Amino acid sequence: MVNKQFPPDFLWGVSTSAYQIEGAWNEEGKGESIWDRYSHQPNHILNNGNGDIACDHYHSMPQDVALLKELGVKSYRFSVSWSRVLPLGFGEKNQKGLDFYKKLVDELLSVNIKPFITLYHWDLPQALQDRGGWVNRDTVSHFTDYANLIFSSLADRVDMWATHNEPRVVSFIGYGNATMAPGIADFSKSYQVTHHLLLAHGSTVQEYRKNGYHGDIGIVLDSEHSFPASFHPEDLLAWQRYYEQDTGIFTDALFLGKYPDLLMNWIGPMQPEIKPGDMEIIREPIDFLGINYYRGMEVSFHQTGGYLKCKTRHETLPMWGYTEMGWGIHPKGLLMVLKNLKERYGDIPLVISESGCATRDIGDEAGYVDDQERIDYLRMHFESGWHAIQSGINLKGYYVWSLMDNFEWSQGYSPRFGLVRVNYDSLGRIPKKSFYWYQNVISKNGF
Ligand code: IFM
Repeated sequence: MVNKQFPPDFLWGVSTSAYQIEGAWNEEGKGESIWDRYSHQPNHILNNGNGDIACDHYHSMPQDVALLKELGVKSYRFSVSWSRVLPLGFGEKNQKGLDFYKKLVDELLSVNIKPFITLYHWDLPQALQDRGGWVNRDTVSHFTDYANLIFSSLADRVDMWATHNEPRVVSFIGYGNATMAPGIADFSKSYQVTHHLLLAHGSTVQEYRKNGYHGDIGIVLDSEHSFPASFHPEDLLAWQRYYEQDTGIFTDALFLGKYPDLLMNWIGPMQPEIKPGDMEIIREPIDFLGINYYRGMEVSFHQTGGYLKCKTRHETLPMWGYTEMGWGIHPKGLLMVLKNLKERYGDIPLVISESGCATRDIGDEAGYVDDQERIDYLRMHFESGWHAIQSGINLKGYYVWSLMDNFEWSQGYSPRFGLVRVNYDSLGRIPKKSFYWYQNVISKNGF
């Protein structure tokens, strides 16, 4: 029996990203990306892992599409590797790289799966990084040109696009605390990077419209459910700074055309340089907002909590616990995040573009994993999605992170987020229990 039925056109899906699954890092004309460079340097990644081979999706793509078909998803979200199609990030294109994505799209359409393409999931071409990366305003026009190339190759058959995935991670981790590529530890650059990422987003949306494409285009942000540790004014303000940096800096810019005052006043001289007309470009209307949701976070004031003077603590309830990443499981937080977005910015179409968990995932002799914890996690979060729809929130779809175990950035191959287990020696794929559970949810359009 189905208790929680979803709307008939609800987009059940799974997500991946290029660097995390493709491998073939230097094959068939692909250029070096910042993640190739960063992961090839010692001690950046747990066990010195890298994405050179990853899940070898570049070579196993048809089998992976067959898995998607078996799972029954309505849509598949993946990203294009910029340096695979434009090895230097601009200039001469790599036809073989483009052909790979054309073939992937054809395979998906042949089994009735709607492609949802993310243009940028963190893997900037290294040649652009050598010119300053996202600190350099020229990267904005290079990104727009790259997007145009992809649109001209695929937009006749793909009608769902995200410009960026989680720009916060690029700005504040890649350029702020250096634990992700390009590995720069300088928060004074983070705000200019944020501005350029958003500008690249806005100008790409404008190009998409100008060229007469009729699909949906948006952006994917990661949003935690954060809340103040107490009603003490210092905690409330610390939380507000944290929230504005985590989410508000992006959403206020996208929907209100301004950066949040409290945060801007706090960071003072680190404020980005904004040229006349920039905020109008950033505010170009989008068709949907993608939200990646994973965890709950309590925020308090702390004198030594970095320049934001915030201390964070992963928040969960005793019966929910923590994932293998140490993240606090907080399903109700998802509902709160969606409600908050609606209250602040109105009735924007929303998509959960990622949600999932890393679990212990020990396989039996045949490699089969009984990942009941993942099923519990997904069920509780789907339930929040269902409640959101009941309360009038315009939630269009839910993409589980991830189709298969993959390269989890600085943590290498240790965390396993997949519905499908990947044996990194043989590169074999074995669907886990959660795969079959999700298959059932999709086939019944509810649970
Ligand atoms: O693996 C990442 C993904 O690349 C972006 N969102 C969060 C996932 C889990 O950490």
